[in-house]
Amino acid sequence: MSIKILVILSVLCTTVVTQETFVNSVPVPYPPRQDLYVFNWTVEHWETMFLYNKQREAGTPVIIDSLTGVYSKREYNSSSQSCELTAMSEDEISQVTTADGYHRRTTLVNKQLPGPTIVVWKGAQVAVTVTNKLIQEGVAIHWHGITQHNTPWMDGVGSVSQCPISPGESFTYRFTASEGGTHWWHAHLGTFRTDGLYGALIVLENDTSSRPPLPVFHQEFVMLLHDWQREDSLDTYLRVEWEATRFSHGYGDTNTCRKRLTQADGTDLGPVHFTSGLINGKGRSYDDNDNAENRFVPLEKFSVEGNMTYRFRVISAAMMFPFRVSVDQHELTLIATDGDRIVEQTAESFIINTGERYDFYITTDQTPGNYWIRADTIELYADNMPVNRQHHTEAILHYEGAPDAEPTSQRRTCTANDTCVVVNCPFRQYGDQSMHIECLPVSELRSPDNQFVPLPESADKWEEHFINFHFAGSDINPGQRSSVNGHRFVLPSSPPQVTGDRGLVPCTDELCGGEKYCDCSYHVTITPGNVVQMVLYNMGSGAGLAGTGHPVHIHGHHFYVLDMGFPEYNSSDGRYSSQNPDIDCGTSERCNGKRWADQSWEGGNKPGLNLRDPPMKDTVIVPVGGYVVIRFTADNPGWWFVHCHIEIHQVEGMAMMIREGTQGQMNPPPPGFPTCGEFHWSSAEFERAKKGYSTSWTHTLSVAAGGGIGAAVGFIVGLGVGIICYECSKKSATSK
Ligand SMILES: *[C@@H]1O[C@H](CO)[C@@H](O)[C@H](O)[C@H]1NC(C)=O
Ligand SMILES: *[C@@H]1O[C@H](CO)[C@@H](O)[C@H](O)[C@H]1NC(C)=O
Ligand SMILES: *[C@@H]1O[C@H](CO)[C@@H](O)[C@H](O)[C@H]1NC(C)=O
Ligand SMILES: *[C@@H]1O[C@H](CO)[C@@H](O)[C@H](O)[C@H]1NC(C)=O
Ligand SMILES: *[C@@H]1O[C@H](CO)[C@@H](O)[C@H](O)[C@H]1NC(C)=O
Ligand SMILES: *[C@@H]1O[C@H](CO)[C@@H](O)[C@H](O)[C@H]1NC(C)=O
Ligand SMILES: [Cu+2]
Repeated sequence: MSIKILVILSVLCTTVVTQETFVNSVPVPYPPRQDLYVFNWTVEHWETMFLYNKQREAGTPVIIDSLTGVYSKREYNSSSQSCELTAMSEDEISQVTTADGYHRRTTLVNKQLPGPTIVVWKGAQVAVTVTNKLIQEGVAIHWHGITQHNTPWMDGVGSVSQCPISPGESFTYRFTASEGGTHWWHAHLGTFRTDGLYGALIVLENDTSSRPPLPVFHQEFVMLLHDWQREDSLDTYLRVEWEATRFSHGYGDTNTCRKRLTQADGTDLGPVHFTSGLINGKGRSYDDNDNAENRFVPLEKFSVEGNMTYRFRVISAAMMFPFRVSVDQHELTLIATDGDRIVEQTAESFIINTGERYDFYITTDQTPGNYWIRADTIELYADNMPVNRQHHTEAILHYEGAPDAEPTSQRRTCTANDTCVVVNCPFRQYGDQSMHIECLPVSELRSPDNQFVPLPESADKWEEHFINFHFAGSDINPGQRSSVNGHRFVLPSSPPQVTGDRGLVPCTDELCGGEKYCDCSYHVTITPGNVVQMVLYNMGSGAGLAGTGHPVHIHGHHFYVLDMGFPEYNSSDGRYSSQNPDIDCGTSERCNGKRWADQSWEGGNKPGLNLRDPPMKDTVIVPVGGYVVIRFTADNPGWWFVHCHIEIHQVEGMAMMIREGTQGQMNPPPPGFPTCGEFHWSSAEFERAKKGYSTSWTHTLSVAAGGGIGAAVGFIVGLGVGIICYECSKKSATSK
C-alpha cells in the first residue's frame, strides 16, 4: 500500500521526458504550461542503416534493395557459416536510422536523428541532463536562440562558456526558455553537429494582443535541414584545412577534380561537395545524372487534410550549404525568422542558411494529392558552366485521401508576369532577367512588434564595431584562412566564462595589430548599458569572387537588422563586380576593422537604417563584398561566442568572443561548477612529489622498501614532509 503511494508520488513529481523516436510536430492545441521541463539525454555513437538489439546491445547492418525496396538484415547462419540477408519485420524496419541509405558512424542524442524535439512554454525552466557515453571526445550543447540572461555558463560552448563534458561525465543544463519561437540545440565543440548532434527547441508563446493575429493552425510541423556526408565530419574538416578538397572526388581512381560550385553572383558556395540532403534525418543521394541512387530510401512525409492551414518551423542544421525551400503549388507565407515574428510575407521560396530558422504557413487548397517540399542548394554554376539542376533533397506533402505515392509535381515556373519572390538571397540579384526572380533581402522584412531600437543618445553610451568575416591568411598563403578581422580564433585553454582571461591566447599588438594576421583568442569588449552597433562585413582578401557568404551567429543576444549593403554587380548577369564602397578598405589587403568611408555616418548616422520596424534575428548572412548593420543593447554580461555558422569555417577560425562587461559584472557560476585548464609543473616540484607529500605515503614507502635503503628513503621523505608542513604553516600564518 505505502509502496504504491510512493510510486505514484514519484511519478507525479518527476516528469522526465524520454522520447523514443524523433517527433516532427508540435501538438495543437498546445499542451498546458509547466514551470519545469526535465530531459535526460545520453550522447553516444550510432550507426545508420543498422538494426540495434537493445537486449543484446548488438547491431546488424541493414540493406534496402534498390530494385525492390525490400529491407533485409545480415545474420550469421552457423550451419552454413555465412552472413546471409534475412527478412525484417515492419517493427524492425521502423527502428532503423536510414539517413541517405548508406552505412556510417554518427553521434546522436538518445539514438535519434534528428535528436529529441524539445517543446516548452516561454518563461519555464528547462533542465537537460547530458551524459557523455562516447569513447574519446568531450561534448557541449548550445541552446541556439536562448539568450541565457544571468546564466552565461549555460550557453554550452565548449571551452568558452564551460569545460567540455568528458566521456563518462554527466552535466545538467538549466536555463529559462526566455525567447519564444522556433529555436534549436546542437553540439558546440568541434564538428559533432555535422555528424547529427542537433534537434529542435520550440518555445511556445501566446500571441500578444498588439500583434496581428496568426491564422489558426491545424497542425505545426518541425523541419530540420542538413547536408549529409558519408564520411566522418573530421575527415571533411581536415581536408578543408589542408586545402585538399579539390581531390575529394576519389583519391585513387580518378583524375577528376571536385567542381567549384558558385551561386548567382559568381561567388563560391564553399569547399565541400554535396553528398545528400536530409529533411528530418531522411534523404537520398543522386548520381551525376540526377537519378536517385536508391529511390526506396524513405523520405519525410507530412500528412495534411484539405482546406486547412499548417505551420512549418524550418531549422537549418547544415554544415555548409544554404537551401532554397519551397512547396510545389503552394504559396508560402513567412511569419518568423530565428523565432522572432515578422509581418506576413508571401514568397515562392526562401533561402535558409545554417543556424537560421524560418516559420511559414501554407493553406492546403490544392487538388488532393502529393506535392514535393523542396530544399535545393543554390549554385548556378559548376566550374563556371551553368548547372542543369541544383543539388536537392525533398520531403512529401501528402493530402489525406490521396494515393500513397511519391509526388510527380513540378515547382512553379517564374515568369515575367508572375515573378517569384525569394526571401533572404545572399546577393541582390538572382542571375539575369530570364530567371524572373525578385530577391527580398532579410533586412527588408518587417517586425510586427512595437520595436524600440536603441538610439545613440549620448556619445559615451554608444559603441560601433566593424568586424570583417572573410578568408585572410599569412603572407605565404593569403586569402585562405577563415578568420575575423585577421584573427584566426584559438580556443582558450580554459573557458573564460568560468576562469576569466587566464586561459586566453592573447592577441598582442606585435602579432595581431592593424593589418596583421595572427592566431589568438580574439574578442572585443563591450560595456554593459551601452548601445552597440556592429557592422559585420565580408571584404578584402578572400572575399570577392573567391569569397563565400558567411551566416554570422551572435550568442547572448537577438539583434535588430537595420540595413544590409550588397556589392556592385554586372547588371546584365548579376555577377559580382566590386565590393560595396560604403566601407573603405583603402589599399589594405586584409581590410581589418575598417570604418565608414563617409565619416559623417559615424555615431549611428548612416542613412537608410530602419529604426522603425526592423526584423530581429540571431543569425544573419553577411554577403560577399557587402555588410549588415545590426544593433542591440548590452544588457547581458558574459562571454559570448560570435562565429560563422558554417561549421568548417568556425572550426578553422572564423570565430571570436564578445566580452560583455568585466568578470565582476558577470554572474559567477553556481557552486561546484566544473573547472579545467592547463597544468604545468617544475622539475623541483616533481622531485618533491616523488618523495611523497603525506605521512601515510611515507609510511607505505618505508614499509615497502627494506633495510638500510628503507631507512634512508624514510629520512628523505620525512624531510620532504617537514618542508611541506613548514610551507603550510607559513601560508596559513600569512593568510591571516
Ligand atoms: C537518465 O538516463 C540514464 C542513462 O540511461 C539513467 O541511468 C538514469 O537513471 C536516468 N535518470 C533519470 C532521472 O531518469
Ligand atoms: C542456414 O543455412 C542452412 C544450410 O545452408 C540452410 O539450410 C538454412 O535455411 C539457413 N538458415 C536460415 C535461417 O537462413
Ligand atoms: C495561452 O492562451 C490560452 C487561450 O487564451 C490560455 O488558455 C492559456 O492559458 C495561455 N497559456 C499561457 C501559458 O499563457
Ligand atoms: C476545399 O474547399 C473548396 C471550396 O469549398 C472545395 O471545392 C474543395 O473540394 C475543398 N478541398 C478539399 C481538399 O477538401
Ligand atoms: C503578361 O501580361 C500582359 C498584360 O496583362 C499580357 O498582355 C501578356 O500577354 C502577358 N504575357 C504572358 C507571357 O503571359
Ligand atoms: C556583364 O555581363 C555580360 C553578360 O555575361 C557580359 O557580356 C559583359 O561583358 C559583362 N560586363 C562586364 C563589365 O564584365
Ligand atoms: Cu563562413
